[in-house]
Amino acid sequence: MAVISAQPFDFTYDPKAIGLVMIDFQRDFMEPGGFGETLGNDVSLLRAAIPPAQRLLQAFRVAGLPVIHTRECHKPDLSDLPEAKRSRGNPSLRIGDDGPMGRILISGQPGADIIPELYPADGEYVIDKPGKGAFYATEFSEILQGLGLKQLIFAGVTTEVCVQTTMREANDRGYDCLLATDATESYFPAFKASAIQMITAQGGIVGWAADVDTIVGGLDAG
Ligand code: C5J
Repeated sequence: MAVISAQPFDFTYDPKAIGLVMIDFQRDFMEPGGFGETLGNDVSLLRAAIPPAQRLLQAFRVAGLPVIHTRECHKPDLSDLPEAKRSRGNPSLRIGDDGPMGRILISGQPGADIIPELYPADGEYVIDKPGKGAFYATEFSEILQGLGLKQLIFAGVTTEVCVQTTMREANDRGYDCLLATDATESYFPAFKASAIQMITAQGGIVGWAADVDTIVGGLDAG
């Protein structure tokens, strides 16, 4: 077993059973004109996560370790979009509407794709998910089991929505989950800080947290 120094205590992992999960680094959340902005958010706040996420991704690629990317998006016919999700709030454009990057959060549209800076490489997994969590109505669980993974490192946006939801789902399924604190961002800095506290409180009730340099150092040593 190998060790990454983390909060609330060391994260112990099996180098043959660790994978990276990159949550929803999509143009619709990260770039102007997408879903995030239609909800009234300042999408520029998320961009701080890109350079650390690039370093983390590169470390996994160099080590030959599995990488799974997720995209929150829906089928073009909206058959997997609950009316409650489509009609909620008062966005300037709703899911499925035509926007400057194609139809908002629709599979296959430019906006739903992953930003060029973190684009999946050949051989990496890409999961389209209709919910906030990556396990709901997807093949995520089967992919993790097929790869024999037991420990997961998480990066992505937004911290307290899709990242935290997926970490909670993974934790309930028996995975040890470590959040890369500078490779995740929120439109609400206070929510990001609170999410990290919620994850690591009570002896790591949901999981662990560490910054990318520490994680990469731990991977190199492992
Ligand atoms: C949101 C996500 N924030 N990927 N989705 O609606 O966190």
